[in-house]
Amino acid sequence: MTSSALPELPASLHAERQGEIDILRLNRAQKRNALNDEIVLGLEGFFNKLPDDVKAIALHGAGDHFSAGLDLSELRVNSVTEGVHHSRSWHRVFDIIEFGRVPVVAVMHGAVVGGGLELAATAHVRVAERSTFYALPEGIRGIFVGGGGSVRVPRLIGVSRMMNMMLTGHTYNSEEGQALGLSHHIVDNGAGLAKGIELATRIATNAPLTNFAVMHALPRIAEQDRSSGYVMEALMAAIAGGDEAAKKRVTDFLEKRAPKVSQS
Ligand code: 1HE
Repeated sequence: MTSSALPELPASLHAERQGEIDILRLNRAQKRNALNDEIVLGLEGFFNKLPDDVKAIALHGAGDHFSAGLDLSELRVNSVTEGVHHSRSWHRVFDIIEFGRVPVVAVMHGAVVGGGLELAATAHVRVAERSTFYALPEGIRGIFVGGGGSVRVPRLIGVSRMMNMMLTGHTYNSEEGQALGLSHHIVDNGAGLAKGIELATRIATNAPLTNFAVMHALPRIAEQDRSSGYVMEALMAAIAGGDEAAKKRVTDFLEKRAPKVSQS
């Protein structure tokens, strides 16, 4: 149980409560929201201490870019051993985001590169403003992805496209990213945060067990063999359907108190 006060954050992160959601901002515009240890550990503290009454997060970046990726000034000081542990610390934190308690909507604009794309890939829903572009400049920097990118990005766009991005420096613009699945929603410049808040607010109204099933069961089922997947799906469906929240929602529909499905 966590109290409803927001956790203390470093200056490079800013959070603001709006109803049942938190709006979390990467707040280091002067460095294009490059991700240093302060931000990454700040994200860990934020997600670990999320108050129980926060039901979804909208994550965005200050300034002209979502994130320029790893703060390269930190890379310079790493030995090989420190590099391994540094990468593992990103894995730990990014897993807390992807497999946490509440869904995250990432609102992207400008550069979504390197570790910035790795961070965006942890989110459950991604909104892109038209200014968004995606790159993996690790190739030209002589390094490799270290924030779970080789695990998450191929699940979005395939190994082959990621190879091309890393080997040739190829970038995708917002329209291409939308077609490939890097974003789910594309909006005009300046409209991203409002869209992200709208989506997070809607997600916050879902039954908590549905959100749990979608975040935790669905991706694992998709990675299982069929027969194990069917069993896990049956268990999850029965657990979610047996919850009071589901019963109430179905009764509300049958008694004409719930909205119908409508085209978005
Ligand atoms: C940085 C970083 C950074 C900006 N680390 N300081 N990421 C990259 O290889 C991307 C590097 N950044 C860029 O290519 C550009 O900065 C952008 C295309 C993102 C934005 O360009 P622009 O013209 O708006 O900004 P700028 O003038 O390049 O940068 C402003 C300041 O931010 C400047 O510092 P200043 O002290 O001269 O003002 C930049 O040095 C600084 N800055 N990006 C450190 N990334 C876990 S493994 C993940 C591996 C990776 O993420 S590799 C990819 C790293």
